[in-house]
Order: sequence, then structure tokens, then C-alpha cells
Amino acid sequence: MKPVASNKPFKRILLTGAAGGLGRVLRERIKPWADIVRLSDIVDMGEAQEGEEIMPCDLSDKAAVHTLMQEVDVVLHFGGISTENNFEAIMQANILGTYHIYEAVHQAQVKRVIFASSNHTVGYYKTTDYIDAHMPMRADGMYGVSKCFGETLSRYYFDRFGIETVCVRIGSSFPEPVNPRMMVTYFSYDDLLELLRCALFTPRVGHTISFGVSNNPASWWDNRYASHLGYQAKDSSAAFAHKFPNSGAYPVADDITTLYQGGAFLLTGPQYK
Ligand code: NAI
Ligand code: 15L
Repeated sequence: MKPVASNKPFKRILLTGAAGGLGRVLRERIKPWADIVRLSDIVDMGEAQEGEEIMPCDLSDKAAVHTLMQEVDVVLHFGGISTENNFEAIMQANILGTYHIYEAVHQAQVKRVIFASSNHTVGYYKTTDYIDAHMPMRADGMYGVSKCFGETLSRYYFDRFGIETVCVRIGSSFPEPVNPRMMVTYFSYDDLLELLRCALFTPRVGHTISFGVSNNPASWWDNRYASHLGYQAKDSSAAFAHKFPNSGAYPVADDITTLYQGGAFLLTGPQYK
């Protein structure tokens, strides 16, 4: 039988980190954008459903990442270690892994990457600061440093080879805020999907850094340098305000987790005495 012509925008999207919290949310929801969603992770992803391909891969394995990239149109790079950890582990998954992704993207002539960066690239700014994406990065730990590496690496691949990337400095993308900090950093799943849609379908993005955050009552982040994406958040943490009646008292003096934007990440890793 003759194959039915598809009118989906992409033939194949690669999603790394497909077994993770966000990967499992995106798995189903990005299907309208591609004939095939290629799912990859280092852990079990279950059975392939219609319109899916499952390709397990350790991001630190260069040859495997190159195989993963064959016939891919665009990449949503969400795989890697997602919280503070020892440097060796972070180096393998996030630093070497992201380097492998970009080398493979270059070799396979993939045109665009969406990189799941993090608010922890700027976690050492104060919670009284209002920052934009042109201000210097101030990572709050080795995890944040690895995301700074990914942002810098993607800038290099754009400047040298013209490979476009949207780095999304994701705030806190979970079903709902679970502490007062997340009243500021909350990024609903619907808004995440909308920002990804903007990042994929805006004709020219060059190298863009966007804060991934909903339209929350308070904000630390000015998204002016990503305005060309046209992202408009529809959700707000205000819907959960009843859970944190005292969040107006934030920050709390002498509580480091409320003084810096990185929150509890300030208490991970080596501490100054
Ligand atoms: P997650 O930890 O649930 O998912 C990450 C996935 O990457 C896991 O399934 C893990 O198995 C996989 N992975 C780890 N090392 C790997 C390796 N060496 N090779 C291949 N796969 C590997 O994290 P989550 O919440 O889904 O986040 C997804 C991405 O978004 C991560 O890159 C994270 O840093 C970033 N992010 C997420 C935020 C959030 O609020 N959920 C906030 C800021 C950034
Ligand atoms: C992140 O970068 C982490 O991946 C996620 O698990 C949360 O800790 C998030 O930041 C946050 O700051 O809430």
C-alpha cells in the first residue's frame, strides 16, 4: 500500500531523557509535531507506542549518540543528571553527554536543538534581584555549572556552524508548587509545552536563552531577550496561593535557601564554614 503523506511539521523528533519526569509528560504531547518521536534514555522506557521509536542510549557513549542522531530533524535534549551530584557523574552525563549531542547534531546536519537548561545556571543571584539572560551566569553548584557548559557549548555551535539552539532555563516544572520558592519558579506542563512549541516553530531563533516559567505573581526573571519566540504563559502559581499563605514573607533573613534564587541547591555540595 502507498504510504499516506503526512502533514506533520517534522519527520522525526529526538527526545532524550524520555523516561524522566518531563520526558514522560512530553512523550505523548509532542506527537502531533512529528511522524516519529524517537525516545531515548539510559533506563527502561517501556514499549514503543504508535508513532514512537525507542532507542536506549548512554549519553556518555559517543558512538551510541551518533547512531541516535541519524535521520533526526530536531532534538529536545532533556537527558542527564537533573539535580546536584558528584562531579564525575555530572561530567559524564551532562558535560560529555551534551558535547556528544552537539557533535552528532553537527555531523547529522540537524538544524535545531532545544536544550533543557536550568535556573541553577543563575542560582547565586539573590531573590531580590531581577535578572535577564544577558547577565553573567552564576551557577549554584556543579549541576548548574554543567548547564552553563551546555549553554556555552550551544552558543559555540551556533557561532561556528549555524546550528540553532533555544536554551530553556527551566524553573520548577512539576504538577504544582510544593514550597514557597516554587510560587516564583513554577512552570506548568502546559506552559512548558507552549514554550517548546514556540522554540521549535519560530522561523529563526539563532541562539536564544529563555527562562522557562509561568506567569506567576512574583518573578526574578526578565524574558526580554527571548521575546522573538512569542511565548505567552497561560498558567500561574497564583492558583496555588492558598497552599503558602506566608510566602509574602519570603525571603527570610539568615535562611540561605530563601536569600538566593537557587533555593535548597545552596545547601548541596561543599559548604563554607
Ligand atoms: P529527570 O531526572 O526526571 O530525567 C532525566 C532523565 O535523564 C532520566 O530519565 C535519566 O535516566 C536520564 N539520564 C541521566 N543520565 C543519563 C545518561 N548518562 N544517558 C542517558 N540518559 C540519562 O529530570 P526532569 O525533571 O525530567 O528534567 C529533564 C531535564 O530538564 C533535565 O535535563 C533537567 O536538568 C532539566 N530541568 C528540569 C527542571 C524541572 O523542574 N523538572 C528544572 C530545570 C531543569
Ligand atoms: C532543576 O534544575 C531540577 O532539575 C529540578 O529537579 C528542580 O530542582 C528545579 O531545578 C528547581 O529549581 O526547582
